[in-house]
Amino acid sequence: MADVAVILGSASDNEIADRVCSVLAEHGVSFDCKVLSAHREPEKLDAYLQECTCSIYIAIAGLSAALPGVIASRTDRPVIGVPVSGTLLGIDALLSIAQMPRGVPVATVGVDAAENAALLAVRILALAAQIGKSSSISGSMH
Ligand code: AIR
Repeated sequence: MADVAVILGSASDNEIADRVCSVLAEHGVSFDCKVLSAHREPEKLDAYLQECTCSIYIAIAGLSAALPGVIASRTDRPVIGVPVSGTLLGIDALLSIAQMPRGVPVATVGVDAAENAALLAVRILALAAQIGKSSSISGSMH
């Protein structure tokens, strides 16, 4: 399975997803990219999350962007949310992603900030690899 699962709320978010995937590829990080809306196809999203063995999720969504939070409620792996502009300058999506309830952490990057989401994932993976090699810390990162 891929290191990073990139999930888009709609095919209309493709331009952002393409930029995320290009940066991941530049850094030699493997990824799986899927369109799965938290609102429109919750069962399909759930089924994918149950199967997914990735280390990090990048969730891209606009409007009332529930996707990153829903993913974070279903996994203990890091979730990075990318708010997409389109309406209200993307402030609607930004607040939807940033204002998670306690216990449901999502790392939020700027509106349409595809590259930063990918670079943050690269840094988390590098840190995990470093910790994995350290003798003082043992156990799974998941
Ligand atoms: N969206 C899709 N399902 C739930 C949400 N919030 C988002 C998509 C996209 C926007 O709604 O992530 O940014 C518009 O989607 P569409 O399919 O109508 O173009």
